[in-house]
Amino acid sequence: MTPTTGSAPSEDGAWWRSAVVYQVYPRSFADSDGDGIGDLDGITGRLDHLAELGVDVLWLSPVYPSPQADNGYDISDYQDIDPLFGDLAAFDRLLAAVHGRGMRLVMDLVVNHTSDRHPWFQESRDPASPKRSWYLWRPPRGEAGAAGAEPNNWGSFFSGPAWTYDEPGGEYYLHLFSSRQPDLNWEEPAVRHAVYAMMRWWLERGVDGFRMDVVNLISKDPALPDGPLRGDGLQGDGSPSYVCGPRVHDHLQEMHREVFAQRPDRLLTVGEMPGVTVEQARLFTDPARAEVDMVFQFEHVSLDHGPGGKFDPRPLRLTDLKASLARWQEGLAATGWNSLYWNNHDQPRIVSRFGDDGPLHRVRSATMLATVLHLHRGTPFVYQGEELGMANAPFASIGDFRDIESLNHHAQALAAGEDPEQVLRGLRAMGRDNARTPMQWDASPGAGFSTGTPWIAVNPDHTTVNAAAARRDPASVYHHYRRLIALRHSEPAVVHGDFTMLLPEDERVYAFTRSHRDTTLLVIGNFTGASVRLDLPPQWREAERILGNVPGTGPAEPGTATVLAPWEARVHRRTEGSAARCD
Ligand code: TEU
Repeated sequence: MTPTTGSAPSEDGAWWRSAVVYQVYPRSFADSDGDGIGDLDGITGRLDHLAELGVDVLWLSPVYPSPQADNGYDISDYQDIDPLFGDLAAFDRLLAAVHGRGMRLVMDLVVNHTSDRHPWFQESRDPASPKRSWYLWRPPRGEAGAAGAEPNNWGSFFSGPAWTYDEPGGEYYLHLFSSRQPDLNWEEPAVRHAVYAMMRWWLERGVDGFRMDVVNLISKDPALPDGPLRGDGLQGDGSPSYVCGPRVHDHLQEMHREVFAQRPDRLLTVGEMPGVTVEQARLFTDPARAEVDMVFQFEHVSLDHGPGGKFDPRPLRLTDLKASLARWQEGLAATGWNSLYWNNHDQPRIVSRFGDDGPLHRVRSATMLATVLHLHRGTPFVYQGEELGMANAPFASIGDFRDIESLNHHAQALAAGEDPEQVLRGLRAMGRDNARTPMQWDASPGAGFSTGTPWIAVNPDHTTVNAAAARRDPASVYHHYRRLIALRHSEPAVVHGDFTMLLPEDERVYAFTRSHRDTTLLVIGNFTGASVRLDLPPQWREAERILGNVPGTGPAEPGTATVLAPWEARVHRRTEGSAARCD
């Protein structure tokens, strides 16, 4: 299919090309029983918020039974619901309510690793068990348990070595994330078939697809060789052996055959893929290869990582952002498809990160960022609270943080003698808990999230930044998101148009066009808090403005000034004359 020829979105079953996905992080969305932790009935009770926003798909972060070492990304039973969140009956109620509103529901699939409490792992700890081969066990190098005796030098994503010694069998097991998240051995066919059976079980229950956690890490080079030393000098970087490892495409193609190929309905599959390149992404998302529909890539959310890594941030250079996103737009133009996101449960809030969360510019910068992102070619993902312009949290001390990644990093950095204030600054700017503070429904003390004590503190700015206030204010971030989503659903050029980056060298203004048949859209975003003079080409000076974020200028008002207000965003539309249309 040539997307620019503009077939209707449903023509090839790829309905998700014109869809917008909304991510719910259940722990922090809505608490129906007052225990301070969000739950499934809470989500069901708030579905009108999603329906009114206009989103098409709800992606649910993990709700399976879990010791919650990594807030549910450590699963101890793939076919049930954690009592924290409810039960299967509550899940079925949520699913029916989602479908009843014409939306779809996508589950989180976390199968690179399980919890260390999963029965598979517990059995696997016995070297004589048939499940021994389900995980990656290796003997020590030298004296077991001694420093440096790990089978290789890899560091984990959450600080410290990627190996933990297990007494009963006298061997180490691999965990790319925490020691509570042992990696499954995807070389073992029984593992793969158990995963496929579990996926079919959820599809039979009625779910509409999966977001696949770190799915490009499932295939490891069986030799598990040492990696080059990482910046901290403590461990090696194993990523060359497991990022898009040797059999990852085979595994995803097999999964597609075993789980999706025979189904009459067209589902959504999204592969979360740290470290994926655009060239690899084209292979993963080429419809002819039948792997996944789209991938989450990390390049654009790594551009502000400094020499010391993500907790050593540096200011974003707009030209870097443009170069990166333009490369992804071009790379997946003819084959494959992009996912578009600023935020998820692992990223700091975008208005604090690339915008300005102060009272003067919060709404304007949040709406500018949203406009630029949603007008790219691809499927946008909105993370809960992003549509309100929710900001990073004012964490006062390490005691305010909950995330295992932040707590481990803090412990390791302090043990290494780093300045505690400097470490806290890094966590405040980049920590994942910024995304995990409770959803701000209203101005009440629990923000309408919970009547109990929330598991993580509510951001004090909820007295002004909340859904109830946003709904009342037509100029709010919320109403801007509604307009953007409606535009995607009504304007084919947003879905199908090709993409041309303009002004690639400009450090202040982000500008591009999208063209489809006789329609061209011009999208402009001022990434600064100052006014910027812009010389629009003559054909655009009188063009219709179909969306904007500056009060007082109606969306359809022709004739534009060429001075952009601070953080202003505009979308203009031009249509060729009737002669061109009759071609
Ligand atoms: O995240 C994988 C991932 O690579 C990151 O976003 C990660 O959180 C970050 O880079 C660490 O610096 C997924 C999930 O989204 C995340 O919540 C889980 O913790 C992780 O996998 C393990 O399941």
